[in-house]
Amino acid sequence: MTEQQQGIFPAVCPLDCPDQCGLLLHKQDGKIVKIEGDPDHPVTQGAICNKVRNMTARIYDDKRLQYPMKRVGPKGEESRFERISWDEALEIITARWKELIDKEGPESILPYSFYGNMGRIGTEGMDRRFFHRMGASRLMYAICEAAGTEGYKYTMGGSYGTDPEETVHTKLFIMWGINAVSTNMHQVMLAEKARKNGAQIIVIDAHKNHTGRWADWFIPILPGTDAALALGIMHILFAENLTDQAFLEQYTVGHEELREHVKQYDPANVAAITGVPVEDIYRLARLYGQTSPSFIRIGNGIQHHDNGGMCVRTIACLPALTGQWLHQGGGAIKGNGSHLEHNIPALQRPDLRSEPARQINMNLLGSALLELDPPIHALYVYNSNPALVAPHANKVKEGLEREDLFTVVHDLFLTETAKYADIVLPATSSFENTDFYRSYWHHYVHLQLPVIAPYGESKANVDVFRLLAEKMGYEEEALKDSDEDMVRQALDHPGNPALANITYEALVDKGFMKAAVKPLFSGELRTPSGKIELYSAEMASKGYPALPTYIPLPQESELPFMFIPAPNHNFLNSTFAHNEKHVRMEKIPKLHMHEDDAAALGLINGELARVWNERGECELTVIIGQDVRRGVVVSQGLWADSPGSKTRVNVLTPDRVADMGGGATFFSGRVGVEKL
Ligand SMILES: Nc1nc2c(c(=O)[nH]1)N[C@H]1C(S)=C(S)[C@@H](COP(=O)(O)OP(=O)(O)OC[C@H]3O[C@@H](n4cnc5c(=O)[nH]c(N)nc54)[C@H](O)[C@@H]3O)O[C@H]1N2
Ligand SMILES: Nc1nc2c(c(=O)[nH]1)N[C@H]1C(S)=C(S)[C@@H](COP(=O)(O)OP(=O)(O)OC[C@H]3O[C@@H](n4cnc5c(=O)[nH]c(N)nc54)[C@H](O)[C@@H]3O)O[C@H]1N2
Ligand code: SF4
Ligand SMILES: [Mo]
Repeated sequence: MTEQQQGIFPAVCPLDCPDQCGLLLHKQDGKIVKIEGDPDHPVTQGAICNKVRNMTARIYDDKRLQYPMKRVGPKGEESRFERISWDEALEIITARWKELIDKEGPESILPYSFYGNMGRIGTEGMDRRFFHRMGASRLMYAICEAAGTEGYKYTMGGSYGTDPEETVHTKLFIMWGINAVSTNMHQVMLAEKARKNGAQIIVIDAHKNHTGRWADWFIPILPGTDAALALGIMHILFAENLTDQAFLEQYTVGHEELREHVKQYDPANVAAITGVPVEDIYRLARLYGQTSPSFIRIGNGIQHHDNGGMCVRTIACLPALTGQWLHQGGGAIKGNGSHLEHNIPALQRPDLRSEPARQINMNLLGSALLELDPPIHALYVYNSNPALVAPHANKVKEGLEREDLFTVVHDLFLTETAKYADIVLPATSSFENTDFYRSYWHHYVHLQLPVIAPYGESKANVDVFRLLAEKMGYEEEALKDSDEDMVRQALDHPGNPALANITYEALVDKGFMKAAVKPLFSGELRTPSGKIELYSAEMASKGYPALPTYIPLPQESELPFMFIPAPNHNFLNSTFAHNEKHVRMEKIPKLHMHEDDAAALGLINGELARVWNERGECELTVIIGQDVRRGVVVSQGLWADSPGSKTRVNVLTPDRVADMGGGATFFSGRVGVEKL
C-alpha cells in the first residue's frame, strides 16, 4: 500500500460494468474522501456514474464487515453472529472441509462466485487454483452473458467486436436490448459525439426507459421476438439488394443459404410476431441497408431469455450483410473480451485438479442444493450474493436454509446470502488490493495497486485462499504465489499478441494501457471456417438450426403478463442495494405497467401491487404510463430486504436454462398482478 496519507491516486472502477472507468481517488488522513473520473483516460474521459461518485459512502459504510463472525442463532433473516478471530474462522472452515473430503469426497464442496469485483486474480485466480487443487465441484459461470456469448461466437468466433472508440465515426447506432444510459454510459457519450456529426440513434427495447427516451427513434418490441425482427431486416436487405455482395463472398460462409432461408420471414409475418408495424420494419431495414458506418450495440437484455443464444447469434449476422466490419466505426459489440484475453490456464491452473469433477450451473443453485445426488454439503460464496441475484429465489432460500449445509460467505457486507452463513468473512474493497482489470467493452487493461489500508480485519480473496491452502496442508507453489506473480503470469500470453507490450512494470508505470488490437476487421476469425458463419455446421452438429432462426419463447403459464426484472440506474446488481445513499437515489422498487392494463385491474399510479406466479410473490409500486406494451411489466433493480418488505423480484424468475451456454432466463417468466 502507498504509505502516503494524502494525495490523488489512480484507480480503476472494479464493478461489473463494461465501461471500466479510470478513476482518481482523493485521499486525506489515510481515507478516500472523494472519487472522480480520470480525465486522462481516453475512453471514459473523466466522466463517471453517480453510483461510483458516491462509492465512498459504501467503502466507509458503518455496516461494513470488519472481522470474521460465526453464526450463533438460526439461519436466515434473524440470524445472530458473534465475532471470532481469523485463526478460529480458518480452523472451523478447514476442519469441516477436511472431514467432508474424507467422508463424502471433495465434490461435496461447491464454490459460488461471480464478479462483485472484476479484478482477475481475485475472481478467477487463486480461488480457481485452490478449488482445483481441492477437487471441489466446479461452478458454471452462466448467470450473466453466457447464452449471448455462445451465440455470438457461432457467428463471429469469439467476443470480438468494434473498438468503441471508433464509434465516434458511426452514422447509425442501433442499441438493441441494452439500457445503455444506465449500464454503458460511455457508449452513450460516444454516440452523442457521433450525433453531433449527424448520426441517428435507434433503440429497440421492451421498455422505454432512460435509453429509449434518449433515442431518435424508439422501437418497442415484444420480449423474446428480436431474432424475428433481425430476420425480417435480412429479408428486406436481400430482397432490395441492400447487401454488400463482395463482402459476403469474401468473408462469410452460407450467404446463399441465408438468402433463401430468410424469404420465409416476410415483413407482415415479422410484424405479427414482434408487434413492430410493417412500415417500421421496412424503414428500419432500409436505414440499416443505406447508412454506413452502422453499429449495433447488442445488450444483455435480449439474451436473458429461453431463446437468447440464438437471438444474439442472429443479430450478430447483420453487420456482415452490409459489409460493416470494413468501415471505421461500423460493426457491432456484444462483448470485446476475447480481444483482451489473458493467459487463463496460467492464472487458473486447471492442471492442479487431479480428477474431473461435476459442473454445476450457477443458475440452478436452488435445485443443486435441494436435489443433487450426491449432495452438496458445503458452500463457499464470494463476489456474489446468490440469495438476491440467482433465479427462483425461494428455492435458493430453501437450499440455504438446510441445517446440514455448511456455508461460508466472504463479502464486504452482511448480505442476504451471508445471513445464512455459518461463518462470515470480511472482504477488502478493490482499493485495498492489488489486481489487474480488463474491460469487456473497451480495449484497455488496468492495474490497481492498494491505495488504502484494509478496513478493519478484512482480507482480499487472494489472501484468504492462500491462508486456506496453507491450513489445508496444500503444498503447491502456485498456491503461494504473490499478487504480483499472478498478474505477471496472467499477462504473459504468447497466444494473444495484443497484450505483448502490457507487462506488470509497464502497468505500474502507466496505470492503464490499450491492447494492440488490430484496427478494423482482419478477415481472420476463430470460427471453424475462419470466416463469419452465417451458416454454422458446428451449430448443426450440436442440434441447433445451422442458419439464424426465430424460436418462440415457451409460454410457461397462462398468467397475463411477461415480466422483465431488469437492472436499475443506481445499483449494480445487488451491490449498493445495502447502501442508504444509493437506495435514496433509487427511491422505491417499482413496476412499470401500461395504463390500459392498470385500468383493467383498477390500479392507480403509485399504488402497491401484488405480483405473483407459481414460484413466489412480491409487492411493488406500480408506475403507470405508456413506457411498456400491454401484457408486459418491468421492474428495475435487485432490492435488499427491509423488514416486512417483499421486494425480491427473483422469487418470480424461472430457473429454466436458456438455449445456449447454460444461460439465465430472468426475462422469460410470466406473472399475475393484482391490487393489494
Ligand atoms: N446501473 C447499472 N449498470 C449496470 C448493471 C446494473 O445493475 N446497474 N449491471 C451490470 C451488468 S452485470 C450487466 S450484465 C449489464 C447489463 O446491462 P444491459 O446490457 O443494458 O442489459 P439489461 O439491463 O439486463 O437489459 C437491457 C434492456 O433489455 C430490455 N429487454 C428485456 N427483454 C428484451 C427483449 O426481449 N428484447 C429487447 N429488445 N429488449 C429486452 C430491458 O427492458 C432492458 O432495458 O449492465 C451492467 N451495468
Ligand atoms: N432479476 C434479475 N436478476 C439478475 C440480473 C437481472 O438483470 N435481473 N442480472 C444478472 C447478472 S447480469 C449478473 S452479472 C448477476 C450478478 O450477480 P452478483 O455477481 O452476485 O452481483 P452483486 O449483486 O453485485 O453481488 C456481488 C457481491 O460481491 C461482493 N464483493 C465485491 N467485491 C468483493 C471482493 O473483492 N471479495 C468478495 N469476497 N466479495 C466482494 C459485493 O459486496 C456483493 O455482495 O446477477 C444476475 N441477476
Ligand atoms: S460503474 Fe461503470 S460507469 Fe460507473 S464508474 Fe464504474 S465503470 Fe464507470
Ligand atoms: Mo451481468
